[in-house]
Amino acid sequence: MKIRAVEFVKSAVKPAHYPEYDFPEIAFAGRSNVGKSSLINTLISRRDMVKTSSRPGCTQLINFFLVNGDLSLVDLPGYGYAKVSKKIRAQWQPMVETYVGTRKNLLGLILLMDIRRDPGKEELDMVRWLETKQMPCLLVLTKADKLSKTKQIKQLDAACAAFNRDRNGIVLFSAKTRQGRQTIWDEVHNLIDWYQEEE
Ligand SMILES: Nc1nc2c(ncn2[C@@H]2O[C@H](COP(=O)(O)OP(=O)(O)OP(=O)(O)O)[C@@H](O)[C@H]2O)c(=O)[nH]1
Ligand SMILES: [Mg+2]
Repeated sequence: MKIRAVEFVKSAVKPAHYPEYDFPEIAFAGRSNVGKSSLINTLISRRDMVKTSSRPGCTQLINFFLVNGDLSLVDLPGYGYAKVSKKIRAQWQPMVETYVGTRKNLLGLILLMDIRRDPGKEELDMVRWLETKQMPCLLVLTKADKLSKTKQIKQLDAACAAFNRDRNGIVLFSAKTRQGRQTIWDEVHNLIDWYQEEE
């Protein structure tokens, strides 16, 4: 996809603050430091449109970005980082649940997991919860560049078993090598096509 323009729209905590547009929207979720902001930068081919940091807990609000004036990408704050204060952690779950539960133009989530970790309870719970909401969820194993090809496939198969998906249902990704970028765009376009057919 040709990226002509990307604008940061706003940060939000609650529905009253979300942008009022109803462009198709895709949100990126996952543990702190897993690489959500980096993945969005890779998708839009911008080095630092979205702020990234080696320090976990960088993104703490829901950040909305508009691509080419008609596609909304949402960077969600990460979960599971103990050093973020208790108050922030207590805010996280209702913030994300409210967002997923109320956002009418949300087409699907992209859930990122570090390829070096086995899927945890948070991820399994999140996927199950999204299934009950009939919200599509693409699974992505990030930082694939940290492992050899053989180990990548081993982790892919472990994730497939944990989530009961086949290899096509989980994407190997690296912000460093851009591996998987096109596959993620293809999946995003599938969701958009499906949304436009529904209208
Ligand atoms: N090697 C490698 N490093 C990555 C990759 N993606 C992200 N990183 C690094 O991981 C760290 C965290 O990346 P972010 O994109 O800020 O992660 P995040 O999920 O947005 O983190 P929070 O906003 O804290 O939830 C940074 O130091 C990135 O440079 C990747 O694919 N490969
Ligand atoms: Mg971030």
